[in-house]
Amino acid sequence: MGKEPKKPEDLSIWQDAHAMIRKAKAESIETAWDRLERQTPHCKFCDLGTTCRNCIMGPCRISNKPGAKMNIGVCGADADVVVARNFGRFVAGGSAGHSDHGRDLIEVLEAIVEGDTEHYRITDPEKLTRIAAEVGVVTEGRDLHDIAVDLVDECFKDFGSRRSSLSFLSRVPQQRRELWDRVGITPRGIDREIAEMMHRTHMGCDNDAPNTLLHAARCALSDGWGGSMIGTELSDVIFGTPTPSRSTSNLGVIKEDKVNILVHGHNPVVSEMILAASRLPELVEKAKAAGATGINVAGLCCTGNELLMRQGIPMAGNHLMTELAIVTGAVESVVVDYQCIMPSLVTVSQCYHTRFITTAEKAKFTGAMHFEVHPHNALEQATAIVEESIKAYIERDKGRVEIPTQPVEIMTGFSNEAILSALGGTLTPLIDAIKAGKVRGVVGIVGCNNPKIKQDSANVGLAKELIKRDILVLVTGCVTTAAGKAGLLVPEGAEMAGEGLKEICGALGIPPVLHLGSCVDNSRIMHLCGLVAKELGVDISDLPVGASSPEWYSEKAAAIGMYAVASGVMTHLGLPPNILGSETVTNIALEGLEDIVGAHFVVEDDYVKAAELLDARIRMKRVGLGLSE
Ligand code: SF4
Ligand code: MSK
Repeated sequence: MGKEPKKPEDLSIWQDAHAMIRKAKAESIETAWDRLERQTPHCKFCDLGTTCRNCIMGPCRISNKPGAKMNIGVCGADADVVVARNFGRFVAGGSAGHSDHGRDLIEVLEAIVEGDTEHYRITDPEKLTRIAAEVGVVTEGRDLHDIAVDLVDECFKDFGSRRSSLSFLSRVPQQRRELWDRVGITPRGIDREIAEMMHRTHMGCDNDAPNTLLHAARCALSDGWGGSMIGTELSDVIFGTPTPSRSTSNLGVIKEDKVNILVHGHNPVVSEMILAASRLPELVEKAKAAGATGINVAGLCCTGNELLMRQGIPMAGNHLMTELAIVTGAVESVVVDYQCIMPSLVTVSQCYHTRFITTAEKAKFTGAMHFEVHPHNALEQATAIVEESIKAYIERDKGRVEIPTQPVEIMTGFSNEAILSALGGTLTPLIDAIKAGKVRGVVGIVGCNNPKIKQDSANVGLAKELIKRDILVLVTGCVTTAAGKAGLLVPEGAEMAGEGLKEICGALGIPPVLHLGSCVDNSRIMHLCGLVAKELGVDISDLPVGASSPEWYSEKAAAIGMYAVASGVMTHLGLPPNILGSETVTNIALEGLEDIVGAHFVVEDDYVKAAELLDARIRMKRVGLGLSE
């Protein structure tokens, strides 16, 4: 007898997902869950991280079982070396993704200052001047254009090989900087650390697992305090620093009577322009002439987060909702930039009238329509994309439309600037609340969905467990939509919090779970940790804070976890990375890093137990600071 197929209720905690999984099934459309089933069981060697394809004397599969014949590769590499190398490359992949995204923002700012674009502008000159001063640009008495030119130059230099540390390391407490210097993991140049990881993991280079892992930490730090931070800060400069606002979330944000355009990926450069084009009166008129009541731009994944944070656009869904959003039958186009975009979206789109539109030269999809967007042609291309979406609306099969739910309210826009302003301009009220134990600690829950875990069960479950314990939760990435759908991103969500946190949320009018942005915006959390630590005169590792990625899947999430740990923040993962084939690497990740950088990973698939572990860490750090548990 074959295995019983899983019910939609086993795959996701959301009713909108259940309805769309059923509809997909009825229409013979495959989803990630179907494909996961076919891929299971996965290759054991790959799962353990002991497959090596780094040269063609292989590929080699290393068994770490005692007495195994295949205990070393053709070159002699053992399981420790292979696992460390694979993990190092995995982290380098994630760091490259975020950091190349950051570089794209520098290029847009460069196009602005060189007059190569009329479509983008400096929206927050105050922030530009402030961060320029932070990275050492002379700002006194100079005009904005000249400051911006120098800021572009400083940011580009952070990617190169001529520096011994990155510009934004000025945000790192002195104790931590000294530790990084001592251990030899101060990030020097973003591209340099990524390239060096590729070099070290070439056959015959770094054949000492602990040494490779240290470079993985340095590589990730170059992302968290470098590429990602540049991405966040320049996005704020160009598109505006987020301030708190209200929006809505879930598949109910897709509107039956509108031309629905979903923006997906990570970088706001394209999606901001799509939003701008969708508001052009002539295009709204065209949409009306086609029979719609208007144009609706909604978000998926992190591009959605970027536009939600700054423009308050609604969020249709997170990673595992991307296929299901199209299954509503009411999506005219999915417009993507890069990262986390399942290639299957092309196929799902082809089952409907939906246009799947790529915009980046570095992220083309076979079968997609391609409208390449650059700073000089952005609005023209965005206009063409919106026009194409209006054409698609005319082809929509109304008989296949099903929008399964009503949207829920969310609150967004908590940049560090907004948090400081909500606190009255200083960190003192937050620090006082922590000292008084009303906010016992802070945990960032970040990252993705993974079909191996019931969608959002752990993202939401962990957030609820933590706020009950008076631990303030900060979210980014795909956890945002999860928290929003669960009612945690509105001030009323504080009803689910412990008494202390409820009191603080009530006094400040904030939710118990704050939305800080997209995946690159985890740099905001790092920056905030740096600010609080400096204010208290301690290292980040002394703070009652933690991080978690309960349902992660991507290389980028591994890089985020690695830079959080290397910055001194204990980090929980709901699933292990592919490292379990090496006891040495596993032990370093779960224990050894504590002695080196003052933090380590924990892996726990039960979110209640994960909450207990994070809570215990916070208790320990509170005692260390002389505070009540
Ligand atoms: Fe095999 Fe060594 Fe080549 Fe890897 S580098 S494929 S372990 S021979
Ligand atoms: S989009 S990296 S699935 S959070 Fe940033 Fe979501 Fe994870 Fe991609």
